[in-house]
Amino acid sequence: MRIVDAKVIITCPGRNFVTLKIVTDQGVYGIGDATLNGREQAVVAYLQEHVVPLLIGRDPRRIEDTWQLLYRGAYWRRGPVTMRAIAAVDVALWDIKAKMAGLPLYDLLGGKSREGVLVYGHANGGDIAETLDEVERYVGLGYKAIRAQSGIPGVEKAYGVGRGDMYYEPADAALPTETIWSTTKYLNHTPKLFDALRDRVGFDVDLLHDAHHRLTPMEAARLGRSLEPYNLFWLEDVTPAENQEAFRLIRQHTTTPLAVGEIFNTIWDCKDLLQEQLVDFIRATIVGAGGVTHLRRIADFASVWQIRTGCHGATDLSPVTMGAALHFDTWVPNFGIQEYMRHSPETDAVFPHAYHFENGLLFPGDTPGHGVEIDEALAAKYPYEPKQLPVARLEDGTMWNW
Ligand code: GCO
Ligand code: MG
Repeated sequence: MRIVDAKVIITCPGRNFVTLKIVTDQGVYGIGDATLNGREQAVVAYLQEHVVPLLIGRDPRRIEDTWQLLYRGAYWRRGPVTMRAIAAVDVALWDIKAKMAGLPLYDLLGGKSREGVLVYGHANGGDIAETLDEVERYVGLGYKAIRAQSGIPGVEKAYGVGRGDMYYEPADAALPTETIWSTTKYLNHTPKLFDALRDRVGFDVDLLHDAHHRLTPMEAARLGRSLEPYNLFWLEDVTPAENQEAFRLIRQHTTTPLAVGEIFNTIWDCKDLLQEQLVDFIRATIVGAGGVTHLRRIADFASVWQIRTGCHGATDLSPVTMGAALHFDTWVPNFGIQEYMRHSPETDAVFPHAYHFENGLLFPGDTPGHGVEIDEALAAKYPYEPKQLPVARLEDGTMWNW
């Protein structure tokens, strides 16, 4: 069995997606997501110039060997561009293998560990009152877990404040939009948001929050401690995690559960965080961390310390990643939760999929493979549009972490 074609499809049904389609000499094909928000063309070039020529003629059944070839063979290891390219190949090959076996991907991984996948949705509001209404709306839609973000008085364009219902997308302009950040105002405001939320919805709904890498370790410790009375399911990305040791300090000061890792690419990015039990949830996901093959190594390693998964699932991860992640989530023994930001109807039409939402859970469906397709004719109607993520500056103009 041989790979006879591998093509990169770029489409923008409201936002950009990069998809790799691998075709075999037996007519079976598989697809993988390679989207890197704001840097899509770098992955397209990486795939087209350096990966596709390696794939043609290879045996698609040799997933592990292909993974090792692309990882070790590049000599230059890791990084978001390389690891997304590897992920796209890996997911497409798992899709092919599962289709050939006539099995949904979760069955190939070891079978169902659960009936449905617990997901959390995003409730965003311009102020506390709006966020409370949004959270209630999500409760009404059946969500059992909800991430809550709100605008901060005196901070224009704070992180996570939506534009439009349900389909928040931060990459909004060809050149980065400038936003302003104030840690002081944020730290004063956020406990008030959760205080009001617990008053309104009680303690039976799981609430989450994302600090989006904005704080120093000690500020993060203070935020974690100030949120303890509100029993968060998790507090995410409190500080940039290049320095894994920084989490030791945070951990000493708070019992609020910590989640990190949506920008991690390999097990090496979280090795210390996991083995020192510095976090409770690992956010690495299929497209970011080298596909199913590598993500399951991370999850297995995390399981030694009862650290659970919480895969990134923002709208910049295509339905192909969502489908593959749901099969992974259905199998992985130490599953925690799956992020679920809904895609727009235009995106869903380009990527017909077998998964569906019901009563706070997502179900991957039983179609052989990962259950997500791409309608190439429709995809071609939405050409690439350059869009970048915003940047953040402090009030005095200092460049900060968005
Ligand atoms: C999240 C995120 C995202 C990112 C986005 C960047 O927790 O969902 O932080 O929304 O900002 O994926 O492209
Ligand atoms: Mg996040």
